[in-house]
Amino acid sequence: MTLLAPRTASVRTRPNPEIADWVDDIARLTTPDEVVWVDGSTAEWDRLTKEMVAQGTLIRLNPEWRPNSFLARSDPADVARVEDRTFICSVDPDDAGPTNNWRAPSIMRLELSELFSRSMRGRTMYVIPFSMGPVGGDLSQFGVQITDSPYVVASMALMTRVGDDALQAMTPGTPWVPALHSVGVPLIDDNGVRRDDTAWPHNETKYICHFPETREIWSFGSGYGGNALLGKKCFALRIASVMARDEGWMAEHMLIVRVTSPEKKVFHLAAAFPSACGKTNLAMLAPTIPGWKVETIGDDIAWMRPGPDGRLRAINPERGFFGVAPGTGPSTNPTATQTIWGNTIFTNVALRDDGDVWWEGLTDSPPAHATDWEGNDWTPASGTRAAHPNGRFTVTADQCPSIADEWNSPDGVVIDAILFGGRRPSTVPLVSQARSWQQGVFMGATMASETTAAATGEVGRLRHDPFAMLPFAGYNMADYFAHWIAMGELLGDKAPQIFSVNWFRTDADGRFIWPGFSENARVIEWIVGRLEGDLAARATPIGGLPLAHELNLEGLSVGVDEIQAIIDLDKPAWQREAAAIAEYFGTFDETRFPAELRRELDRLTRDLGPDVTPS
Ligand code: OXD
Ligand code: MN
Repeated sequence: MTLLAPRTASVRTRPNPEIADWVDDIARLTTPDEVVWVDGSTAEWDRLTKEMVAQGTLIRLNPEWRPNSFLARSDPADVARVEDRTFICSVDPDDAGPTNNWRAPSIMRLELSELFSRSMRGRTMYVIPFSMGPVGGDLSQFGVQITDSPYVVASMALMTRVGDDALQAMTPGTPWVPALHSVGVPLIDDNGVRRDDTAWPHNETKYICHFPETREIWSFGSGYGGNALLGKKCFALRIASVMARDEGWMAEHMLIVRVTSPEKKVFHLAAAFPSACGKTNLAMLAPTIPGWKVETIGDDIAWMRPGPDGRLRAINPERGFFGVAPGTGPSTNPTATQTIWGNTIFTNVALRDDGDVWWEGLTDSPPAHATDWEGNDWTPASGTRAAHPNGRFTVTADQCPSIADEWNSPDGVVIDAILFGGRRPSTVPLVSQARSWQQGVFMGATMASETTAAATGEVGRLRHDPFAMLPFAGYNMADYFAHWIAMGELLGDKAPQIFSVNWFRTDADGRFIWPGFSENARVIEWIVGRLEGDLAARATPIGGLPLAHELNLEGLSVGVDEIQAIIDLDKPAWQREAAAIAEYFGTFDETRFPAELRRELDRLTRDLGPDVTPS
């Protein structure tokens, strides 16, 4: 057994002693057969993918259709983020707050140490040095993930900047986040007997744990992306939100786009939506309205910090997209469809008989026969879904035809507007503009959305999802609200404008009223009109609403009455909403909850007037 001896010849850099010691400690704890330092090279990708194909973890797709691309089928019990197994292990339970699961760090550490003890027997332990954001950038951060899953290694290589550059930049004293992962299935048992591996090893016991004080991540038992690619939700949101609070910046569940108007003026928007609510589609929007251009900077996470000029600058800390496949097709997101032409890992989608992938929404008519995400024969008559609703594609951002040149800029881009959206069949209008930063924070704090398949549990249930961060804030949500208020004070009159959007209003028959997708460019046009001061807004208790004739509806087949209904204030619905918000605010600790948000609620309630709905 060669512990600590890097096998990959191209690793030139010796890890700094802190990293080497941590890797050494973890190797002693988990006792793998060997330790491999990951360099992110093509040779490494080729070797790993070949090994995974031989092992049955990956199926190589027909290279004529999808070169250098693979399909993984997870175990049906490991298909999504496990929010009920996700823990914030702060010393004081109040620092995790009412929206997080909490465990005492010392007790959790003991339990995890037992689970991780010898958990990698018979396996290779991979060490992945990585950077979130361009290596060495002012807004970037480093991490080192240890994992025993080659699927995770290949996915991390697509999603983050891995390898020697990152390792070299992590000189002694440079902060880095240790992120430990194991699927929790040793290949040698306690009697020393070796067993065969499975295509998708995972453990019934799952723990996704974050230690905010020591900025560490321990993830056990799952191979699914959001639980196992630790640079993403665990680091870039849960741990980074804590760093951001402490250091005066923001780590947000937001896409970033660069918008160019017909007058060639450039604007950058950041937008928060809960999981699987169309963030990737908006990030890659191909506008239907003439003269407008939208370019992609990020589709899931934004790190934002005031720049030297006092304006908020943002980077996308990721290097790739881990997008929801079902529903992605040439009519809904032609750009994503082109992005995944090759060099892509697909997970839990269907396999066509010609060796390409398929999922609901990829083509108008389904293939006559396919193999579904569980490996069963499938035909359109099967009455089941061919792809899991949370089936995914993993691909690097530089393959995206709409990627902006600035996506890789270490200095990021200046954010002109922030959008908050959710999946709301009623109440929340198509678009409204906050009159102030405080009202914008109120909009973010009171976001609610129907649950989706991105996490295990019930789908379609309306739940509060403040700032789309409910499963991702690494500390007390009331403190997180207060941090947003404080950031507004810091930014002052340089703060971006804030808007609320909702593409998901339905009519009495449950049909979407707004066409969505590419037509959302019309809402962006209105937002830019407001930023430029070219368009008016009706001041209402819920913010500035568009005048129907100032919304560009040319060529849309939606009736004027229907549009009017989704851009108006629905007063009785908002009176009920305000009452529900009061109840929701009551779930937070009074002493931590920002007074500004209570004042916003009082003002909303007062301005809406008395509830005259007959009971
Ligand atoms: C994601 C999520 O995978 O939000 O991006 O769940
Ligand atoms: Mn997300």
